[in-house]
Amino acid sequence: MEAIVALSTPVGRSAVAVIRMSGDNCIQIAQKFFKPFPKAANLLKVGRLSTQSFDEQAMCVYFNAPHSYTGEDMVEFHCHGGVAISSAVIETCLKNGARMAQNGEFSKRAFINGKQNLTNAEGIIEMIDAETNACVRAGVNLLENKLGSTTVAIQDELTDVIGQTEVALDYPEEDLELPTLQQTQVRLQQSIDKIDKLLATVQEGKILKYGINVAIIGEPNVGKSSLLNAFLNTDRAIVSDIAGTTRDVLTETIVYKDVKFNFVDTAGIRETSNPIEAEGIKRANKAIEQADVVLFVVDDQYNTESFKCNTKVVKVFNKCDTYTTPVEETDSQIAISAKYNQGVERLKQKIYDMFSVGQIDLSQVILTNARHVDCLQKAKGALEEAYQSSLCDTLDCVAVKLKEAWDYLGEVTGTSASEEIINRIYSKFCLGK
Ligand SMILES: Nc1nc2c(ncn2[C@@H]2O[C@H](COP(=O)(O)OP(=O)(O)OP(=O)(O)O)[C@@H](O)[C@H]2O)c(=O)[nH]1
Ligand SMILES: [Mg+2]
Repeated sequence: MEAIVALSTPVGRSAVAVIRMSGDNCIQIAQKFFKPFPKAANLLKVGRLSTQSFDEQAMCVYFNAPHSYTGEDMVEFHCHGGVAISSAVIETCLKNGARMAQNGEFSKRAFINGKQNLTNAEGIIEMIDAETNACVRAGVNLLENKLGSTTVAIQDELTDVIGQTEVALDYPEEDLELPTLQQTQVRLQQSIDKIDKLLATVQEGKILKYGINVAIIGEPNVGKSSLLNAFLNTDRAIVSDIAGTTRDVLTETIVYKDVKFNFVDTAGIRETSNPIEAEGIKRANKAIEQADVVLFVVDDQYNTESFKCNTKVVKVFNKCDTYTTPVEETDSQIAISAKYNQGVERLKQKIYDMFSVGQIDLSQVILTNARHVDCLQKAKGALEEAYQSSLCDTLDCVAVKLKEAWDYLGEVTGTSASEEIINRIYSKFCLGK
């Protein structure tokens, strides 16, 4: 394929910038302006890189196909960092016959050349985008093909069943030793169970990737913004003793024990004729809808209200420094003082424990990617239909649905993914990857 070139390190000032070329004639292109060119593959060599405007002392390494990231011949230049130098090097590559790579084009070529499957590529994207170590590990699992090999194993199982069903359909009069319908049903159920086991990790995956959305809700002046500030350990939100201080929704994220907590401070909920405050309250209600847990803040030790919603709720008795008797604490109730930073750490731990984050087994496949979830759900749906058809003894329907399930599973790794899906995945990569 034609040679493509791109900067693989971030744009801007840096000690070193790496520029990569990949494609049939990239070595010949590089030889024109990097001298002395390395005598052998895989060796990083110092030399002189001549651009139109200046010569630069740089390093160069080349890789022979198929032993490279893309599976093609590849060349890398390690030159001094900075916009002007790397632009000049790229310009030189372009002048000598390469063309600018598109986002993710190196990785897409790796996919085309069988160097990686779609889940590997998505693992790389997840690792690059990860903000916590747990998320990096989920990405590493993808890169190491844990999900890929699980789905391929289920596909293999289905290939077997499909084969037997086809034989039974094609040669009904032959006296072949075929499995009974019950045996087929058992195997179908086993595959459904395996997919279910994967799908059971969706909630955990969502928490690993996006974190826990925590909405801070309550009447005006109970100390919601003070609590946000205490969580963040900064003076983020305006705090005052005037009821109705917060109008807008404030969102801030911290990482606690390697999990993101996305806090949302909201306007105090009350009856109001002020249209701005009313809009704030509307947004507070939206934050409740999107929350994984609601912190229902009150500031009166005798408050007996409970907050009704579809998510988990922790009732937070704030201003405990002013209480005359201690408030009883339970799994869903805690006493704190946001102003004097009492109990705030315990509240973080409580949130963490509510989602059993400490128990997530990162050595197992955890679904963190909506595309994988979608493929697996569709595969499961098709298998369930195949199972239903097998109950009615209609083998031809079973075969059709089994193939459908097989294709959906293939979309996970890319064996049966459409060009559009492949392009969408690789376009998420940054330039030069
Ligand atoms: N004694 C005491 N006062 C607190 C505590 N937390 C907050 N306050 C005070 O309560 C008042 C209201 O605090 P805010 O954090 O602005 O309350 P809010 O719930 O955000 O109020 P709105 O934005 O108006 O809805 C301020 O004067 C705070 O200093 C606390 O733990 N103890
Ligand atoms: Mg406030």
